[in-house]
Amino acid sequence: MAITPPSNRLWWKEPIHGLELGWVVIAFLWGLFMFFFMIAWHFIGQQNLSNETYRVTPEAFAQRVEDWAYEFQAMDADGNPVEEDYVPVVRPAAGSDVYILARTYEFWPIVELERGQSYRIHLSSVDLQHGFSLQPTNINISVHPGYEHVITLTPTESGVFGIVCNEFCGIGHHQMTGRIRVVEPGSAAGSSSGTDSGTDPGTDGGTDGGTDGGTDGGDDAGPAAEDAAASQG
Ligand SMILES: [Cu+2]
Repeated sequence: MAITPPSNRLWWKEPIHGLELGWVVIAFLWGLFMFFFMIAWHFIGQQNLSNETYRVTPEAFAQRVEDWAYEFQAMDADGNPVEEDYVPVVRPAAGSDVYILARTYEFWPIVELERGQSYRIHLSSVDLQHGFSLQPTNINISVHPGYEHVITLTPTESGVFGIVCNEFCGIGHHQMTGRIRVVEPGSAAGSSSGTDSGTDPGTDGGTDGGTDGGTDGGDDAGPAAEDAAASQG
């Protein structure tokens, strides 16, 4: 703040220097280019996928995920529920709606999808803002409490995909991981062998990625996740 007014009160009316004008024009055009390229990038760059968003209360979403997980809980040959690290494995019907809930500090439950089927993945948080980063694919979504994000996803390869939280959410953020399992068509229903194979590489992939905060998690992903890829549609 100046104590005395400027001697030339109409300083802003002085003619602009040619060089300055040149740079203003360059910066303006560059800004326009970046703005429109941001939209173009959505189509040609395979960046973030389109998704739908709905309002939902955390309580209602948690209840829906729980009911859904209970209905499609995977069972092994002996009729016992399949779990990995105390997290239930859920096998939804091919091509159906899938629910994943984010909360401090986990993604719940573990879902098992079939390769080649399109699923509608419903994502929400029940406490804080989290990030959903699917490794090693380029799928990143901010997950907010109160909003339900719906993504259409078609896995193109089988394997175990790690989910890491890439939105700092607290003391346990680096441990916040989850898993999406993709199995070959027809191998899902009631087969415990499909559940066991590839579990370990997937666990490593998810954990390593999470430690890095998801920024370069793809490079550190485990062997199973490394071969796998998912497409978005
Ligand atoms: Cu988090």
